[in-house]
Amino acid sequence: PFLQNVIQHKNFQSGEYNTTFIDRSPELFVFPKRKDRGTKMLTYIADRTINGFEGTGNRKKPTIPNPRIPNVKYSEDIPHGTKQILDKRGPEGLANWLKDQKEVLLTDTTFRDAHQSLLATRVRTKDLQTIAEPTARLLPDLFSLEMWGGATFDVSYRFLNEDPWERLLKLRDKAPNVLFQMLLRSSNAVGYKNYPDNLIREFVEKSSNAGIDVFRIFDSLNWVEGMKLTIDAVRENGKVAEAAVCYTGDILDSSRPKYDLEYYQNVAKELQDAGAHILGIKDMAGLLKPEAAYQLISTLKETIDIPIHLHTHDTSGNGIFTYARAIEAGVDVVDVATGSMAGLTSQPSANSLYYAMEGNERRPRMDISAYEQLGHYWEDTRKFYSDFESGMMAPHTEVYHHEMPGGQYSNLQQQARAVGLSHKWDEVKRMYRRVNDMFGDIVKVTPSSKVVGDMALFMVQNDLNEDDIYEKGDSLAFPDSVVELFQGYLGQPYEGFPAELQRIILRGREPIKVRPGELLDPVDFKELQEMLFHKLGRQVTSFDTISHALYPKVFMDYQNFTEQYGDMSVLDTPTFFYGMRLGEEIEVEIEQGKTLIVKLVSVGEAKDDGTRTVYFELNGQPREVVMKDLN
Ligand code: 3PY
Ligand code: ZN
Repeated sequence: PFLQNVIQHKNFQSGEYNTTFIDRSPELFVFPKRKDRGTKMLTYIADRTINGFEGTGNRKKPTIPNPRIPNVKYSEDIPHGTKQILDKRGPEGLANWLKDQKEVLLTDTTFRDAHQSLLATRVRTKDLQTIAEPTARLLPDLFSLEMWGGATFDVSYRFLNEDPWERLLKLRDKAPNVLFQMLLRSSNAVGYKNYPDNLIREFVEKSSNAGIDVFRIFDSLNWVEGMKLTIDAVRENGKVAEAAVCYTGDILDSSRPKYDLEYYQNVAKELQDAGAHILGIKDMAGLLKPEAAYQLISTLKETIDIPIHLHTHDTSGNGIFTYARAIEAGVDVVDVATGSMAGLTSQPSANSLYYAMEGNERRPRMDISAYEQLGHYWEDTRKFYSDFESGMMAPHTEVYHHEMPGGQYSNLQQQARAVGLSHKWDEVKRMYRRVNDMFGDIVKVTPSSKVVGDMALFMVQNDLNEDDIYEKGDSLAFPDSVVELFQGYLGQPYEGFPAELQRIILRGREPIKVRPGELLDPVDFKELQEMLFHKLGRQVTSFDTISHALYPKVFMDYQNFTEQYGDMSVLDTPTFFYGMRLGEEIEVEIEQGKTLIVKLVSVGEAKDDGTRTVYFELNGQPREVVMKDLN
C-alpha cells in the first residue's frame, strides 16, 4: 500500500519528487482499511510456529537479543556525500571527481552482495531499514552503497515475501547522501535469461526514478554486444554506467592464454567506447591474485581514461592482499563489507583494509569507530539468519581450481543435496571445472555459472564422464539451460562455442548469432497492466508490471501470499522465520503509529483432521486460529 500511494501521488507521477518527497508527504502513509488484518497476521504467525519456514529445518524459535544500534544524532543534518556530487555535476563530473581523489574510495556491499554471498540473500528490508540512516550518517565518505540487484530482487519476492521496489524507496529515504549502486545482469536484468529490449529500458528507467544512481552492468559471457543497450539506457537516465568485465581464468598462468592481459585491455576499451563512465572489474569468484591485480590494474590504467572500480570475493583469504596491490597500481574504488559481514565468500573487510593501509597515502577516508559500531549491529543481526549460513568456516583456496562464484557455492551445494548428491560434493566441484573446460573455458557468473552447475550435476547424477558426452550425446536429454546456452540465448562466448559439443547438444537445431533481445517480442506494458488490474483488483503500478514481466509466477505467488496473510514485512525477523514461543508477547507496528500487541497463549493438540487450534491474544482480546500441522 505504501508503494501504491507513492506511485499514485501526483508529485511522483509528475516527476516532482526527490528523496525528501516521502518525508514531506504524510498522505503516503494513509492506507485503505483492509478487513481483518489481525487475523491474517495471526494466521501467518501460527503457520510459522507450527510448520516452520523453508530452510530453517523447523527449528524452534531461538532467543536472540535485539541488535545493538549505533548512537547517532538524528536531529542533525545528514552530511552530504557522493549523491550530491552526482546530482550537481552529472555522471561525467562524478567520474572526474573520482579520478582526482588521492585516497582509494570504498563501495560497501553489506546491503547486497555480502548477504547474497553469506546468507543466501535472505536479509530482510526491515533489518536494512533500521541501519540505513545510521550508515548514511556514519559513512558519508563512501563512494556508494551496493544495496540492490543481483539475486536480491527475486529472492525478496520468492522467499521473503516482500517487494524489492519498496526496499529501494524506503532505503533511499533513509540514506539520501551516498550513491546507491545496483548489480544489473545487462540483458538478463535481475533474472536468469535474456529479456526483450523494451523491458530492459523500462527497468532501468524505473529503477533510476526510484533511487538507483550507479548501475554495475555485466554480461555473463563478457559479450559487449549484449551490454550496449543497457549502457545507453543508463546514460539516457542521467545515471552512472559502470560497465564491468568479469574476471575469469588467471592472467599469471601462461598455459591458459585465452583470458590474458590483452583480452582484458580489449574488453575495457570496448566498454569505454560503448559509453561506460566507470570500468568495473567483477571478480565474482575471487580469482584475482595479488600480483595479477597489480598487473591488470596498472595495464588498464594505461589503456583507458575512465576510473576503475574493483570487486572481489575473499573466498581464498587473499582479498586484502589483492586490494593492497590493486591500490598500489592506482585502482579508484574497491568493494568491501562491514567487518562482521565480510570475509569468506563475501567481500574483504572494510575494517581490515583500513588497518592494512596504515601509513599509506591512499588509505581510505573513514571513521573506523563508526565502522566498528555498524559491525556490532551486523554481528547481532546476522544471528537472525544463522540457518542460511553456508557452512564455510575457513579460507577456501580450492576456489582457484573450481572457479565457482561466491554466490553460487552454497546454492549449488543445496541443488546437489536436493538431488541426493551431498556425498558426491567433491566430485561435483571437480566436474564443474571439467564442464568449464568442455564448454571452451567460459566466463562463469549468473546465469552462465548456473548452466555450468546444471551440466556438472547432470553428469555426476547420471554417472557420465566427458567421453560419454561425445559418444552417447545423441541419446542424452541435456538440461534445458545447457541447450539454451549453446543455442546462443545467453549471447556469444569469446571465441565461440566448441563446434563438436555444440552439434551434439543442439541435435540439428540452429544456433542464433544475433542479440537474443532482437528476436524477442517487446512487452506490451499497457496490456499487461490491464490484465493485472483485472487479476489483482487494484491499481497496478509500473513496478508491478515490470516485476510480472520478469517473473510472472514468482510475482503472482507473492500477490497470493499478501492476499492470504497481508504485508508480513512488518514482523520482526525471528517472528517472520520462526513464529512465536509459548507465552511470548510481541509488538508489531503495522503502519506508522499503529501497533498491535500479540501474545501466543497456547497451541492445542493435533486433531484427527491434522489441525491444531492456536490461541492468541491480540491487543488483550482472545483470538483463535486453526492451522494444519504439516509435520
Ligand atoms: C549476481 O549476478 O547476482 C552476482 O552476484 C554475480 O556475481
Ligand atoms: Zn560479487
